[in-house]
Amino acid sequence: MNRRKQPLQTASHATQKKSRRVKISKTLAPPLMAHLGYQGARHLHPQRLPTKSAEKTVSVRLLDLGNETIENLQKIAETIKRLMVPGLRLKAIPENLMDRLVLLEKLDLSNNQLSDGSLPESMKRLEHLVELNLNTNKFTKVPPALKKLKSLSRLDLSENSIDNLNGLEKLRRIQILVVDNNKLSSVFKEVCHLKRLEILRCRNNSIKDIGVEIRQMKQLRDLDISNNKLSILPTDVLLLPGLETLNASRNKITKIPAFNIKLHNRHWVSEVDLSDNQITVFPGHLLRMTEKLDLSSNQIKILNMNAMKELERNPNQELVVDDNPLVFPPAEITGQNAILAFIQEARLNTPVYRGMKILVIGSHKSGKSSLIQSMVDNQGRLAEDLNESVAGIDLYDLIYDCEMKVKSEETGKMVKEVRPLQLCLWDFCGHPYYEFPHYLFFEQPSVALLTFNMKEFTPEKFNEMIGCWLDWMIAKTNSLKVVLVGTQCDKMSKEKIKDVKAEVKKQMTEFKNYHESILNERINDISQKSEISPTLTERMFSYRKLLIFTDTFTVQSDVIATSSAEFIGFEQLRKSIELIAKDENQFPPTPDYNLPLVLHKVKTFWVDVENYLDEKSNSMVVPIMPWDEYVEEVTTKFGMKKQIKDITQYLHVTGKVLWFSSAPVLSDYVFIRPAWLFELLRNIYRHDFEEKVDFGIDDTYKQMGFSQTRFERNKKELLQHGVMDKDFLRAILGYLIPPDMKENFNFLLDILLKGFKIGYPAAKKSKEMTYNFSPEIENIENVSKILIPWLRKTEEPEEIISLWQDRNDRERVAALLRFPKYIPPGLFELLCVGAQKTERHNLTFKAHWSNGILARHNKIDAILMISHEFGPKGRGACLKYELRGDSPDPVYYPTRPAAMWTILLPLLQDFEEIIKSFKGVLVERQMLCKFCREPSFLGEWNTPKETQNLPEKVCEACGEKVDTDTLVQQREEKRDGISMKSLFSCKLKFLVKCYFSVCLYTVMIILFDRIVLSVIFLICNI
Ligand SMILES: Nc1nc2c(ncn2[C@@H]2O[C@H](COP(=O)(O)OP(=O)(O)OP(=O)(O)O)[C@@H](O)[C@H]2O)c(=O)[nH]1
Ligand SMILES: [Mg+2]
Repeated sequence: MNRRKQPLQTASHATQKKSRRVKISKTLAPPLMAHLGYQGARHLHPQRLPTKSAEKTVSVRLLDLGNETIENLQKIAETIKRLMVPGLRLKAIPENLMDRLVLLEKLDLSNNQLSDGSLPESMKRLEHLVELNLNTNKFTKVPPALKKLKSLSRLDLSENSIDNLNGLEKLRRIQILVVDNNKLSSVFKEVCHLKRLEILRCRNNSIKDIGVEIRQMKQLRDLDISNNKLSILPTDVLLLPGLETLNASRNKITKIPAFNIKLHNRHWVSEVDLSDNQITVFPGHLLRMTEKLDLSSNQIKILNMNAMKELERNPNQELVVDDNPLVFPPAEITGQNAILAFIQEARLNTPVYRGMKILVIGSHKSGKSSLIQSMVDNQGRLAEDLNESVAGIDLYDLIYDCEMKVKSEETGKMVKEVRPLQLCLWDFCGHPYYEFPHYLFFEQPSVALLTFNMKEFTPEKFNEMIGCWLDWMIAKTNSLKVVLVGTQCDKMSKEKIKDVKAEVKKQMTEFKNYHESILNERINDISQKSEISPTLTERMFSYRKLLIFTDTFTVQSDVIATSSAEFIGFEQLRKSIELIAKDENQFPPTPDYNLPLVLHKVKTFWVDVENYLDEKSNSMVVPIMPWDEYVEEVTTKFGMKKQIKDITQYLHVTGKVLWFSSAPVLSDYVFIRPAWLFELLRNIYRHDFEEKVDFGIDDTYKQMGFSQTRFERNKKELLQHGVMDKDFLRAILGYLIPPDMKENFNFLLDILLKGFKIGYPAAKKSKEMTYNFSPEIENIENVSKILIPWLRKTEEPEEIISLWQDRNDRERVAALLRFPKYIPPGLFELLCVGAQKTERHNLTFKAHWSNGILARHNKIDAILMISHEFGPKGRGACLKYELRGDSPDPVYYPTRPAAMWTILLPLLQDFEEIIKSFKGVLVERQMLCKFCREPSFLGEWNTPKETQNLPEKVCEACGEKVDTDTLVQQREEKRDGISMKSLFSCKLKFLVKCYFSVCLYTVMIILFDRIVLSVIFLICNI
């Protein structure tokens, strides 16, 4: 008989089974001991043990635990896989019950009266036990016998009186854990080590909080923590990468913290139940990650209009807000569709006022994220509560209701009105690593909150905590509104807070004076000169322009002391922000763009464009639009071509899109989802790359065919050499741009290389030792590796040092760019990327190390070194461009300075182009004396006329006369692309010189001969 077929309810089998059952009960009539199941059977059958059947018994449900039953059970024990002993009011389990159950996989002891110590020692032998049900018993702690059950993956301990879960740590295979209806006040600390846990149910306990440990539970997909005592739902829960359903209903949750929902699709949670809590603020951000969000029976009054847009986009999403004291939309409007219709209507009739973006900047771990989250949540929040990223830039929205006086349209009188001030907060990670990448996004006009940790502050640390950040901001823009925010004031006394405030105020004045004195000193030096050349006049003018900084750069030097732990100082901070927003002089219209003032009405049609782009950005894989395409699309839809630049600028200054209108290349694109771009750059530049980028975490590497070895090799290459393999980058960005969308990726890579100038193509074959920094690449598809200078931290190679020294006595031309106060981070790196452009500079890079490059010109015999050095005590810095002749025959064919100028000038012009966007930077241009090598001459490449007229100049440092062709490009050499011609003319001049020398020599010899002969003739005559 085929036993497998037994459970099938065919007529014959059914009769067979029936007759067997009847036979047992009627003829033997002993009490039933068990229900048995046979291999392949679907149902258990009442049996008196042992069975004579040849079938293999795999499931047994015992109906009593008498000695006879146990003895009988042991006879068939070796085949049993499932043993059920529920509901027998057992107070203890006999020691010998489990003696021979070597194959047991599932054990059900539920509904008994088992208590601590009532599980037998023999349980330890159940090596194959996968599932154990101890629900509805009297345990007060986790039975120690469980510790040895190494295969256990499903454990039900619900309906006991357990008050802690100590002892579960060793059960590393647990996937499902049910501990509902116990007396637990904490769960996560004990279970966080259970890395395989997928389902955790702990409803009806007394759990008060969920600790940060939950972050470790990466596999958790179903969490039921309903009916506990939670007052805050940490973001960590919602950001669990595997989470699918969350039930946190019937708690005391008052607020769902604000956090940034990553675009990563693993944060899409199918169901979140937050019903029956005390939530007052609508957690609209959750709509970006949940398919069904239940917020019924809470205290929500207003549904945020903007957040509700998510629902309009995705009709499959469900939001339940029944039983809330809603005023907007009014309570009588019920049902998702009616609510959405109401909100859409309201949106059309509600005026929109211009908001502003606020950049929050300050040292690493000074408390920026905590500050922002406290502002957004309007209650104290510390960043440790959260699991959000600690890298890059994060965006948050916040609306303040601002009371202001406005002219009534009807009466013309001034009346009070409350307008919503929409703020877009940019949270910059303060790690020094981001000084450069974040610079891309720092521009004027800006409001910046500069945070510093008050507790850590000492007078000596002013520069490190505040000064250097002010320098960072000033360098990029001298039109700024900075609010100084001291954080963590809960950790200090009131007196100490007062002292810090006074000290910062004092040092702020000194900082400003120092800034002014540097400039005044230079202005005085020039004005004391007997003769002021046009170059010096121009220089004085630029110094004066930088001095105006005092008018445009406003720092509220009265520090606002805050504590995100105790929610102190936030009212004052809010007032400061509102004051800036209301001040009509702060963001006046510019000649270039006609924008409404902050808190003033925005044209409806602009808002329509904003909504349209917002929606569009969500449907684009790469939310970047080429400018022409963008103009075409928007104007076709909305008309008003003349206003397109104003609209785009408005969207840019309010943080809705990014449009770098004055940057070459980048101005050709509109980035319609800033968060996407930040996310992208965060993946390329991240200070915690080594730790966070892991082969195991992300499947993309495997999907793209990466082996672990290749992954490690590419990772090492990036960390050690700053070289990013293109496929590695594709994998890293895989969740933003699916790896199969190669075209989109190449489009983006092009923008990254040419627009953001993150690096330049490099190449290396597997057997080569060094990189080729100038691979001939015309098509972006052929790029295989990218050297990212900001990440390259290698030393200057030995052979380069000796090569450079070998050319020490050659002809040279050297320019110096001195930054007496501050060098913009990343400037050197940008120049390197620019110098690599073959069609413009014709250079082959020989080496590139952390603070220098060495390159050789492809046609002129010269080598170039660009080096970067910081000034003494870290203040200021300089960049040096030095060219040295590299002719194989320097005696007869020296490389003349004029030829070197044809290499140098375009590089310096590149620098001038870049420095234009650093409006607040003080930079001095100088040329080095070829004798003493001191920067004793003005760098006049922008205004060369005066020097071109002179044959030579005296070095003020060494007194030597220096040919002016080493100081400025001579007139005839000025045109671009004359390198060959100049080279040819050099050589021609040399030949002509030789020719004349030979002629002169011949004439002299002839003359000499004649004179000698005449003298002899004369003597002979005498
Ligand atoms: N006691 C106290 N701790 C704070 C306060 N603000 C921040 N912290 C703590 O300071 C640490 C850093 O806070 P974050 O908010 O992450 O600092 P951050 O400036 O955003 O740091 P980065 O983004 O890495 O530059 C965390 O451990 C916070 O819990 C505060 O006001 N009081
Ligand atoms: Mg932060």
